[in-house]
Amino acid sequence: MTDSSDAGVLVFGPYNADGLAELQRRFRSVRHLATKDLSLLSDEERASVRALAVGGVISNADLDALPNVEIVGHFGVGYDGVDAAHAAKRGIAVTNTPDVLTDEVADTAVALVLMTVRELHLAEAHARSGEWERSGAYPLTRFSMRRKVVGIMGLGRIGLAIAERLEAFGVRIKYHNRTRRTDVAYPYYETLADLAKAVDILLIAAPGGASTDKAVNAEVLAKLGPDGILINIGRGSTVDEPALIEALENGTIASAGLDVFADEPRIPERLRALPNAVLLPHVASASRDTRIAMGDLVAENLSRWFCGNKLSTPVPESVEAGLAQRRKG
Ligand code: A2R
Repeated sequence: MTDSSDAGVLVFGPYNADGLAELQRRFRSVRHLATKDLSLLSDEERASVRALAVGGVISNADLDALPNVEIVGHFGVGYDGVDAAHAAKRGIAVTNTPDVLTDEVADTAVALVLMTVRELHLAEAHARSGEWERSGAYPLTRFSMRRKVVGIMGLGRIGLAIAERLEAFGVRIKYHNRTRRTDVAYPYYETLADLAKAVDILLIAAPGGASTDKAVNAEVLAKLGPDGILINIGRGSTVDEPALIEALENGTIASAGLDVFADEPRIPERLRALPNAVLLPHVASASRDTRIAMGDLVAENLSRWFCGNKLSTPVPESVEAGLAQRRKG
C-alpha cells in the first residue's frame, strides 16, 4: 500500500535505517529527530507533526508538546516506553510490532539458554585466547540441558515460541502468567516465587512496566536456588538488578543469561565482571530481516491510520479507547 499522505511524520530518537526509508517511501514529510530534542523544532513544526515513529521511550511531556499528533507507531513489541493510557486520553492511538519478531527473539532466547547452561561464552574465550593450546581442554561444564525444568514467566507469543523450541531439547516446561492459559497443557503457577521454586531455569519473557517492575527480586532468586539459572529476554526493569548481582556473586543462584538491563546501555561494572553471567546487548530481535519487518509494520500502521483503515497492530489500551481506526470528521 503506497500512501501519498501529507501527514507530517516525526521519527523520534535513534531509528532503524530501513524503517526510516520505508516511512520516506510512504510519506512526503518525514523528519528525523535523532536527539529527541523537541526544542530544535519551531512551534509551527511541532504543530505539523501528526504521526510519530518511536524506537524506545517518549515521555508524556514530549508527547504533550506535540499538539496535533494522532498516532504513535512504536518500533518494538514491548511498548513500556510509551504511556499508551495517557496517549489514549488525548485520543492518540499507539501501535507496536508483535508477531514479526517472535521467531527471532525465541531463537535468541534458546541460544542464550544454551550459552549460559553450557558456558559457551567462556569456552569460546578459551579457544580464542589460545588457552586450549597452552593449558588444555576447557573444563567440563557443571550443567547440561538434560532433564532440566524450565519455568517461563510470560507465556505469550514469544514465551510460547520459546517453549516449543525448548521442547525439542527434552526439557519440561512450566509457566506463570497473571492468567492461566486454556490452550496449553504446561503446568501453571499462580505466583512467580512458586514457579522459581519448581524449576532449574527461570526464563523471563513478560513485558516491562509497572505490573512486572522488579518482580524477580531477592526472594524469587532465593527460591530459584544455588543450582538455578535466570534468563531474561523481556525487560531489564523486571529484575531487581542489584539483588541479581548479589545473588550471582554469593552463589544464591548459579548463573544468568541477560539480553536486557535496568539502565541500557549501561551495565553495572560488578555485573560485567561476573564469569557466571552471559551478557548480550539487547539483540534478541536484531537481525536485518526482522528489523525490516518491524519497520514495515510501523509504516503500515501509520499509512492505514491516515487512509482510514483499521490499524494492523494497535495496543490494547488504544483498542479499549476505540482508537483501532481513525475517527471520521
Ligand atoms: O499475565 P497475562 O495472562 O496477561 O499473560 C501475559 C504475560 N504477562 C505477565 N505475566 C506475569 N505477570 C505480569 N505482570 C504479566 N504481564 C503480562 O506476559 C502474556 O502471556 C505475556 C506477554 O505475551 P504477549 O502479550 O503475547 O507479548 P509477546 O509478543 O510475547 O512479547 C512479550 C515481551 C515484550 O513486551 C517485550 O518486553 C519482550 O517480550 O521482548
